[in-house]
Amino acid sequence: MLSKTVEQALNQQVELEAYSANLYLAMASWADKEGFAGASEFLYEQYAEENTHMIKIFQYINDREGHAIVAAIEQPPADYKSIQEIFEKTLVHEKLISKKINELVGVCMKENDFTTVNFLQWYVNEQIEEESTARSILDKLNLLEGDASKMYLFDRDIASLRIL
Ligand code: OFO
Repeated sequence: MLSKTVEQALNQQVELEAYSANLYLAMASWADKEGFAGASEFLYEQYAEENTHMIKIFQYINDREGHAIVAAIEQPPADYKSIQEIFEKTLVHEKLISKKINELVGVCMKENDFTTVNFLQWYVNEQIEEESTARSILDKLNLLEGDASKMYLFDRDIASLRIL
């Protein structure tokens, strides 16, 4: 059974994962509208992956006799200046998620809930990969310096990449 403190902290993470999903959905929509077919496909996939992150914690809360809550989600930004800005924001966001996951593990340790610490290990590892992929996409974009023909190739190639 979860302590109230752990239950509350897990529900906060559910809300964050749902926000992550909506953030990538908003980015996918912008990329789609601007004609970046590959980037939008990649971001739609990200949206789906974040939903799986959310539901996994959601169901874990109920499995451990807690109560998973569907929270109101803050609206993510709809407009972006460029694909570059999208991936800059992605990296900043994933760093924030890593910090939140680490804080959540800290709460569980304090509460002596090693079952949940163990459950969260998957998220700890996942964040290493997520930050690293966002960083490598951003590095590639920085090399292109806005060159239109290279951007076309970038957009074609990114569709086959998966962050998660
Ligand atoms: Fe992007 O890993 Fe969940 O939030």
